[in-house]
This record gives sequence, structure tokens and C-alpha cells, in this order.
Amino acid sequence: MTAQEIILVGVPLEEGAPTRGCCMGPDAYRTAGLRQELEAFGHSVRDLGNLRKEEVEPLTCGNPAVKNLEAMAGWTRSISKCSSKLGRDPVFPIFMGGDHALAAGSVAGLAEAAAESGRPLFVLWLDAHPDFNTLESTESGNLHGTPLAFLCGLPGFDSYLGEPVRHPLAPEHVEVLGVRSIDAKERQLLVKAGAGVSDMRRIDEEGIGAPLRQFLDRVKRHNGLLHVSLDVDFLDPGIAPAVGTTVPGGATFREAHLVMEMLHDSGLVSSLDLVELNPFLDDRGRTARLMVDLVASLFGRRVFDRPTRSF
Ligand code: HAR
Ligand code: MN
Ligand code: MN
Ligand code: MN
Repeated sequence: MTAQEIILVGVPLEEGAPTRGCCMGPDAYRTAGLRQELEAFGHSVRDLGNLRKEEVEPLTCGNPAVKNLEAMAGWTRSISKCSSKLGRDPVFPIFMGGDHALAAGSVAGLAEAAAESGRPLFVLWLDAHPDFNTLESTESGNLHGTPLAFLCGLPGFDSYLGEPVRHPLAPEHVEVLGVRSIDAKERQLLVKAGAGVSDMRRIDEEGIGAPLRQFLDRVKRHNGLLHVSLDVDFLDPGIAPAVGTTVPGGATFREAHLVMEMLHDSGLVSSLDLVELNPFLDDRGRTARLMVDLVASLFGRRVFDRPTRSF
């Protein structure tokens, strides 16, 4: 594959999650050797260090359960400014989180850049949860459960950017893969919006390759840009314990690698979030190392060049 310029952006955001510790995610990826792994494939890598959240005006919303709204707004504003700049450059940004609230900023900025380029932005959301709650529907009040609804332009989110999201994602350009935990109101919102969802039931019956292949074909037909948002809890907690919101029955080691290998082969991926890693909950760094391994597969690590010789 051709060498790329990869930009690492650390986002030590943890206010969206119920458990503290995601703020240590960026340094865990650095310690696990993300940069060196990518350089080994001939890519040039620049680490911009960690972003900081903006200070914002006092904010309130009608739902008293909502937590840390001002922090969420401050992060979304600073991350989106960074990502809209990076989206205009010929580079591949990797946002090292940080909890999944990060994606509200990363994808909002990338969507602005994509709109200027004239190419549609597609999003693959690899997650046990669809993160499709609104400020009104969320029962937990944890805002990492909201970014995809915000990005699809659902109402009530003007506080995040101080204005409505300028370039909402078309729900038919979104695929959520790996879902096995969803709230009742969240399900209604998601179905009504019409985003693509492949739950574990479908993955078990058809294999993980089938829904992914269909989605990638669609991205290709539209000459789209593809952003991948990888939540650690997409993976089975048995192989990836370092996450605050584990859900049993997640993607296996092989399924996750196959996803990354297919994404690599497609040549369509232009940006990536790595979210929800909580190093405080890890077991000797194994989750951080697995995430780095998956990124390596996304950037071209493979056992054989296909097709292999048949005997
Ligand atoms: N749907 C639940 C809520 O809103 C759980 C959300 C959990 N989200 C993440 N990221 N861990 O996917 O509270
Ligand atoms: Mn998530
Ligand atoms: Mn999740
Ligand atoms: Mn379309």
C-alpha cells in the first residue's frame, strides 16, 4: 500500500463516561507503541500531543439526568476545530480517546471538510452500543451515549457546538456494527432515523464479513470518504477488559481482525477514532496492545498476500 502521513491526536476526554480513566487512553496507545507499529509499515507519523477542551459559557438543558454538558460542549468545539483542519489536509487522522463523546467533535469537523471536498462522508460505528440517545432520551445522562444522534442531526443538541451541526450525516451513510445493548427510546430514534444497524444476531447468522462488504460496496459506489469509529466495547470483554461499559458477546479476535483487514483492502478509510479505552481497568496493557494490533491490520499487516497458493 502507499505510504500515508498519519496524524495522531490525543483526546483525554472522560466526562462522557460514567467511569473515570479514559483520560489515560492517549498515553496508553503511545506506551503500547502505536506510532512505531505504523512506522514499521513505512508510514510517516506525527503525534500532535493532547488536545484541551475549550472553556464555554454555562449551559443547562431540560433533562436533569444529563452530566457534564459544559465539558461535552468544550470538547466538541475544540476537537471539531482540529478535525475540520485535518480533514482538509492530505493526511490520515487518528483520534486517540478518550470516551466516545470524542466522536461528536471528530466527525462533525470531518463532515465539514468532506462537504467542501464534495465527497459524502460515511461512518462505520464499531460498538456494542449505537450511541443514539438525545439529551432528552438519555436515562443515564452519560453523554458518550449520544454522539451518533448528534451527528445525524437529531434536535436538541445546539449546546454542543453553540449552533446546530452544519453538516449532519445522512443516516443511510452510517452503519453500526456489533450492537448488543440499546435503550428503548434509543431504539425508536435509531429506527426512525434509518441508520444501518447490524446486531450480533445478524453477525452470528451471516458472518461479520457480509454486512461490512455490503456497506463498503455502498461507500465505493458513492465515491465516499469513510470514517471508522472503533469503540473498545465492540470487542468481547474476554479479550478487551479495559472498558467501563462491558457487554458480553462481543466481536472475537478473528472477527475484529477480519473487519480491519477488509477495511484495509477496501482502500476507503480516511480517518479513525479509537475510543473508550480505560487503562485503569486494563490487565497488563493487553487491551491497549490489542487495539494497536487492530490498527496495524487496518494499515496493512497481514499474514499472506492474497491469493495464497492452492495445493
Ligand atoms: N445506551 C446507554 C446510555 O446511554 C449506554 C451507552 C454506553 N455507551 C458507550 N459507548 N459505552 O458506546 O447510557
Ligand atoms: Mn460507543
Ligand atoms: Mn460502546
Ligand atoms: Mn447516498
